[in-house]
Amino acid sequence: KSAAELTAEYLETGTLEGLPNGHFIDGAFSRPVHNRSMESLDPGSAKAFASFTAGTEADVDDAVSSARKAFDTSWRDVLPVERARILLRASQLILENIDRLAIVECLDSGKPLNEAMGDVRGAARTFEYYAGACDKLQGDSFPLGPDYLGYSIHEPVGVTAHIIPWNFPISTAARGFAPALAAGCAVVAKPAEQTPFTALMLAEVLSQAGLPHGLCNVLTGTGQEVGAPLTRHTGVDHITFTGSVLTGSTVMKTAADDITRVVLELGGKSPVVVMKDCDKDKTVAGVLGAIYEHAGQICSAGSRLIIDKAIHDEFLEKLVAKTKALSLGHGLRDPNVGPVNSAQHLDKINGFLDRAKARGLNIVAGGNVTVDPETGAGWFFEPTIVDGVDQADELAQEEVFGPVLTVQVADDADHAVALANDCQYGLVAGIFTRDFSAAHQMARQIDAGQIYINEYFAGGVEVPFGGNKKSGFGREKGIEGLKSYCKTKSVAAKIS
Ligand code: TXE
Repeated sequence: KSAAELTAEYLETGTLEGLPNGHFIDGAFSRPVHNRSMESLDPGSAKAFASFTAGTEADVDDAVSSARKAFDTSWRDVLPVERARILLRASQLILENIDRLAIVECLDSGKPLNEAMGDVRGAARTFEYYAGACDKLQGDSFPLGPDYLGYSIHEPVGVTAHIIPWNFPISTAARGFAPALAAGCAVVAKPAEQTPFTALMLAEVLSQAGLPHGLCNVLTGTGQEVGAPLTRHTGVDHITFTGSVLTGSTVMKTAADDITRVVLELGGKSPVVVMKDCDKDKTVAGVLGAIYEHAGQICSAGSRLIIDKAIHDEFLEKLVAKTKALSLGHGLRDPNVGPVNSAQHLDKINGFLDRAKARGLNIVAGGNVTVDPETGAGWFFEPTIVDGVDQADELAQEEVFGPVLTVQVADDADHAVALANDCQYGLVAGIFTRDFSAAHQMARQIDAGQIYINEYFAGGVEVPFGGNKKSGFGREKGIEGLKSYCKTKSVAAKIS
């Protein structure tokens, strides 16, 4: 069915036919050991639209042993080019199913349909990219002299666990599954309980693409009942966790018990530095995208505008006018800004603004909870700008994870860098200027895992992504992301 037909079906029935039912274990949808379910809510209407399985530790055991068996028996010795063909077919199947995947993503996460379409296209691209890398995982040779032969090979780490958050369900699943499978690992994943469906659909697509049974397993349920047992399971060799700092820290402690490898992609409070010589109109558009895409619920959202004092008034006037003109609405209607993911999350965002109001901060746009103007329902927060925020204020330091931008003034480039770095996080940073050498000097000085110059969110799956400081460690995407799922074995032989 097309996106239009699926939208009509949803608007008529309040649900969609054929949503995945059960966990995906050993190549098929399976019943849980204990038959319990949870509801998935549509953030744009605040109504339940489907139910899904609430798993338990017993299901985790099933999935991990299925992955282990598949890893030991069928996958690690498959020719790399055959792995590549399966991943490439998966990429094509994702694109063939783009309408359905995007509509489900839109309903589960709340994001505008065109953003969900972009995420699905990105997922397909991720599989295409790592398909191309399967047969290029080369090792090194070492110069040990004429009497020895030294070389290294990259072996798969084994069974990999993937804990996925609710803001980018299909993208985060794809950027974990594709490199793990390309490296020869077997996957067990747990999507967030708010957004369970597209990871399940991705596992089904992989199976249709010819992935042997047991190599991609997806379990649904809560962090406590499924996520925690998965991360402490002794059959898991590697954990990729994307989520909050608090849970990431718990996962890291658990991983330490069994010396399990871990990659942590945590929160951010990313600065967007705007210098006086920037192209003003393009920069306004860039800043809007940086903070309002997916209603600011992006770990790499540009949530701190650090602006050259010479252009503060003129720039802010334009930015506020554009912010106030943004349309809000249900994701299926493709507004500029969709809802936030849950009632609890809306409360969290509103708490930051309530406290900001109590401290007398200067809110120059938005600042309030609202609803879908067409239906009067849903969990929405107005696109918000708070000017003149003190560097020590919680609004400049803590991750709000909503459509809330703070504004601070910098005297010059050095001051801008100092403000940018004075933060516990270090995920990404944006720089807007026409002075390229200044931009690259700042790129060197800012402590972040990724720097965007003159286009926020520039780059794709080719570019390694991950954080410094409390934003975590390890990198996903790129060849570095692939190497996370490999362990290097070196061989040294006396040959004379
Ligand atoms: O995160 P959690 P939440 C930030 C953002 C947000 C805050 C809280 O600021 O407001 O975190 O969000 C699973 N063992 N980010 O509560 O708890 C959980 O089921 C193993 C930034 O949703 O970290 C889900 O699948 N897993 C972020 C995933 O962890 C556990 C994206 C994330 O949930 C677990 C999301 C446990 N003990 C939130 N407890 C980003 N980096 O993009 C929970 N989970």
